[in-house]
Amino acid sequence: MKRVLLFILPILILVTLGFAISGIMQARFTEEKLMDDLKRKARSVGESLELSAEYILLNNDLKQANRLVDSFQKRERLQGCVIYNKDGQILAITERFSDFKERQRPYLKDILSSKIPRGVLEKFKEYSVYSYVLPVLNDDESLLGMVEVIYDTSYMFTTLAELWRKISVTSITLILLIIAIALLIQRQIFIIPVRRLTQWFTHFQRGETDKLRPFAEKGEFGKLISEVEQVALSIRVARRTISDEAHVRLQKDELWTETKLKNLIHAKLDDNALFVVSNREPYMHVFNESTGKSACIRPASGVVTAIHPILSACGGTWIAHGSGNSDRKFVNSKDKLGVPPEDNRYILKRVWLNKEEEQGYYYGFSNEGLWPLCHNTHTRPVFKESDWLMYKEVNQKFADSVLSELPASSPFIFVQDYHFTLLPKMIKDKRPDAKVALFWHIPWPTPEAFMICPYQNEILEGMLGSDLIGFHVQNHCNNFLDTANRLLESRVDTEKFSVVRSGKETFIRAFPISIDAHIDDGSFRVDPVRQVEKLRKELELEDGIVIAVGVDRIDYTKGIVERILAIDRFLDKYPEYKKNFVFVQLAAPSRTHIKRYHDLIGKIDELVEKINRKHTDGNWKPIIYLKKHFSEDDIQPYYRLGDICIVSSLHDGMNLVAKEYVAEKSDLSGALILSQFTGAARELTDAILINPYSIEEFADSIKLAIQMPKEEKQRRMENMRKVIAENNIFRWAANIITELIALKTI
Ligand code: ADQ
Repeated sequence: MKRVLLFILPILILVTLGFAISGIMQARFTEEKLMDDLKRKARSVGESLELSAEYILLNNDLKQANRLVDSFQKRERLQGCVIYNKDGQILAITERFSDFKERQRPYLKDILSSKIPRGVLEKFKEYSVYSYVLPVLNDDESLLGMVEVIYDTSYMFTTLAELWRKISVTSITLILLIIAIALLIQRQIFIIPVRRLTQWFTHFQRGETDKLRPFAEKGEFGKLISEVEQVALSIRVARRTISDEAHVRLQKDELWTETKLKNLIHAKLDDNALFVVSNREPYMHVFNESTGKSACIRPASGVVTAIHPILSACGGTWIAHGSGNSDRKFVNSKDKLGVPPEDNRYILKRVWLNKEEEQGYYYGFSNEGLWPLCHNTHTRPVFKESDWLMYKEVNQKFADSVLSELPASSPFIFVQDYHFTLLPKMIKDKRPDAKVALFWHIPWPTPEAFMICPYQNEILEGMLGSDLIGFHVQNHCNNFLDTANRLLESRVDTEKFSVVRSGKETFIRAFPISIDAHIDDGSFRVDPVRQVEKLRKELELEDGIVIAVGVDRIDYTKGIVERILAIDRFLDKYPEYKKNFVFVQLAAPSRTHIKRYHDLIGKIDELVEKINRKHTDGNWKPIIYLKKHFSEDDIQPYYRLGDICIVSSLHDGMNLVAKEYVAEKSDLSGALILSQFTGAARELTDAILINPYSIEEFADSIKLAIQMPKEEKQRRMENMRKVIAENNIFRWAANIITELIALKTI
């Protein structure tokens, strides 16, 4: 209330003063006008009486004089008339003014002597009157007497009082109106937002993050709220990190753990903030029409699988495309939110793209151009100038978004994948102090293959803005160095594994990506035995039947078609496995707006149906095709269920499904059939390696996996688990950060 008073008091004072001054002026003006009117009236009435008075005075006609003064008695308001002789004595006077006779009025003498008319304001009884005295002269200018007209002026005061009353009522009404409006405004612009902010903080304090709704305030208050939100978000994320700190120090683990990585990052990065940029966001909000609610899902993406545990451990900011149809509802005023939703560990900043941007940059240039260019699948890349221009624009948009977040002290920016080849240079141009690493999640082709890209130079230059570029395997590094050597004016240092261009050195290193394996730490996110049994029942799988699983995004690089053809061949070649073998394929549709992907989905549907029709026997069918997106927790039981996991990519940077399967096999059962064209095949040498193009060999490898002795399987699984346990995602991140910090760039 005090604040409102402070706000409206000056206004009220000004309004009151304004009204008082204008009131006084208006009253003065009215008073003068009324007085003038009165004087004019008195003068003209006096002058109109002059002739009659002359006649009366010449003839000393008292009768006529009394008639004249009596005529004033009947007039409205208080009016009167007096006729004087030349000695100033009253000859006749209007009855109501008869007391006037007694009054001493010395100025009458002056009029008699000067013969000049005069008007005077006088007091009569309780009235104020105006009298106008006019000398009556003969033709020879000699004085005959005087005539006086008297007017009551009190009506003037009544008029003025009425005027003041009106002014007062108007000003009081206005003041009340101002107070009411001020209270209303203060409620709208201050009380309500503050109340909401307080409520927001209450939820925040209680950790009820699901109840935190974004603010939509504008103006200065909006800015304040927005800043408060950012601080709150940072506190929330920092809280998580700090609360785990104590736990970290107690652990003496030889393996790389998230806690160890966190220690390393805190030690190496000091206060330098960590930023990750990727196209795919780790959490997307998707509106479910059947439930009428928005669900928060983890997209099926190798990049997300790999990077999420790192930021969960260390905190930081992840900047990505907000692609969920309900994403905008869950961000604060700076397009940020804390994730995971139930346990905020880092900040996700969503960048919005319109349909044209998404089409040109993501579907067009990235996925119809660069993706097939880098994968050896004999799929022709499509490069359109319009897509390239959009790709550049979107890279700039992300660069601006990143730059707006960077703190003053040298930040660490970790850019993901082929969607952002231009980003490193864009960032470095503006912030040379920032350390930029780019990780390339897909293969890098030979220079001959890369050369067909019309924008090869700009892409290479953009990438070489990084201090460090990481690939999964050494072969991809070599291909990149060859490409830079052949296509760019640059110096490639084959000893240091770096490229020097325009005085800037970029180091090229292999960092085989991995997963948050949870191997040997005894932690299970779901009860494995119960979940597997439940799944068996749901899928109506009989005991003793051999189960193979495949888990993929639907992509032509993943060799899903080849896999189905191989199963068909396997059943043709080894019919004894009919009714004793089932293949379960989990398939998440992806990039469905691209015709090739859309067609592929149709092709797989048809093929599954055809093969199932061909081999079905009673209730048994060889392929269970589950075409949908699964949550992480939902996928795990399938891995545990699978006696075999089939990964048959035609070309794959790494392939995390292979590693996820091995990580889930804590009982050392199971066999992994793995394409030799995956990055994972370099590490998981105990898998049954196949060439997915050779359907015959593929079919035989399924038989080999089934028939492999238990001990052999266990030995192989144990070896593979050791590789993954040692080279988990935390080691991967630690290696990149250590390398980047240690780099001495020119
Ligand atoms: P992708 O080609 O997306 O990534 P991949 O390594 O095959 O990656 O991993 C896919 C991820 O999606 C896995 O975590 C898997 O569990 C999940 N997934 C698969 N099917 C799913 C489904 N139906 N529902 C839900 N989730 C599903 C790119 C490169 C890879 C590289 C990764 C990481 O193409 O070569 O390994 O990045 O660098």
